Amino acid sequence: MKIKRFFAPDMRTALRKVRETLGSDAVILSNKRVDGGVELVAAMDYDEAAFTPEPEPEPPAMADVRPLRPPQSEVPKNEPYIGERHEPPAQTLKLDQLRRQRQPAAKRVEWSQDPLLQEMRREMSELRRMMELELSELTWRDLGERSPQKQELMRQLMELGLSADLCRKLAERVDATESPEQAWRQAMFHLIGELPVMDGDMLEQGGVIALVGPTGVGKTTSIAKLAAHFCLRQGSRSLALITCDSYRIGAQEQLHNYGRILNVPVRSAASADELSDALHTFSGKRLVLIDTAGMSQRDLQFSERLSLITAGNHPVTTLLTLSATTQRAAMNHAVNAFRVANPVGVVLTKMDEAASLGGVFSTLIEAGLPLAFTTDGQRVPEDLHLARAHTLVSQAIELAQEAGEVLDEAYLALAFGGTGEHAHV
Ligand SMILES: Nc1nc2c(ncn2[C@@H]2O[C@H](COP(=O)(O)OP(=O)(O)O)[C@@H](O)[C@H]2O)c(=O)[nH]1
Ligand SMILES: [Mg+2]
Repeated sequence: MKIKRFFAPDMRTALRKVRETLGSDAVILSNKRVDGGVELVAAMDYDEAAFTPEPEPEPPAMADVRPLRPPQSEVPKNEPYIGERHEPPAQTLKLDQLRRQRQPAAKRVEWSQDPLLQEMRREMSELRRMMELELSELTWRDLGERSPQKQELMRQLMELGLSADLCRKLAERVDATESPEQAWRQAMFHLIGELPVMDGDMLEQGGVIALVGPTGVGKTTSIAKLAAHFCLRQGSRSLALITCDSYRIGAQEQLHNYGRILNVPVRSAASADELSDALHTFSGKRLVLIDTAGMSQRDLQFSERLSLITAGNHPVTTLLTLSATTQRAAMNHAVNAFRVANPVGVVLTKMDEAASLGGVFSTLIEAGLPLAFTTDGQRVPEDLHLARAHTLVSQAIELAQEAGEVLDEAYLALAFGGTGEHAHV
């Protein structure tokens, strides 16, 4: 067994030195902070049996646990690195083993409040984080060596802003023998296939459609656009609007104004009962569009009730309105919060202000929510469009080209290695 001590200014560099000197089968025997950096003791050809203590009797209750110090008998006397004051081996980890063992979060451990244990805990989490970083880099570098073309494809896909999971999935479906251009085309073809989009114009079927979603995403403006779009095709007589935004007088006025311009009746409803009444009044209309407020707890409860209301024989259909400018985490949050309203699809607004569309695509693909309409400006109704997968993917590519963002290697490694949650937000 070969044992060596490594010193470096930080853990990451220390781990790299270990791998370069002893190889990826090296075992980390100990780590500790020292002046000016960290010190690792690592071994090659490590004989686990030599260090594995005999099975111990049941451990004492946590309160009885004394600060951990290895009993002198367990310290191999001849090994130069252990002869001095030395922290016990916090964890012995083979780099390769770690790579294989990227398993779900470990069981929660009840930690004693003992300062020494607390310090060990902190050091172990730091070590673990460093190991993860290191592993991500290894995995990414390994991909580059095994399949440079696939790595390049992954890089291009991540530059679209797609989640790392989706990038991986798309890259895996691409034929390895294709040229880079063909590989990219294949990946885009698969992305178009993955992007859920509604068939045709759902307004043509009529019914009762409510727009739900966070405040300010463009629900009221979209209702006006949808109403004008419908009027242009079927006239204004078979359409009615209802506003349930009872918080802001301005919001109600906004819809009443649009109603006047389009010559369409508008009712305000402050509760589910008033909404039922209004729907009853408009039961002869082919299409009723309902505007709602936001995503406070009260709005969500109202949205939940919306999905239970039926107008005649028709249930109220809800569309979730999302802004393409919203960060992915907030968008996921909205998608989850509005599940209570059972949305059948999405209206994606503010495409004209979006810097990237990959995050939205990833959210919609993960949620399995089809896009019904997109909007890309404030003009009513010109800036409303039926969602088409190939157009959306082309827009995403254009945006990425305009942004010309080149993702840095460390970031790509992190995202690809799975420790970064997604490529972009
Ligand atoms: N740039 C842009 N702005 C939009 C779009 N849709 C809505 N808006 C603007 O977003 C703001 C909020 O819209 P509003 O319909 O009141 O949002 P609501 O709170 O969800 O009803 C308004 O200033 C709209 O003009 C769009 O597609 N592009
Ligand atoms: Mg509104």
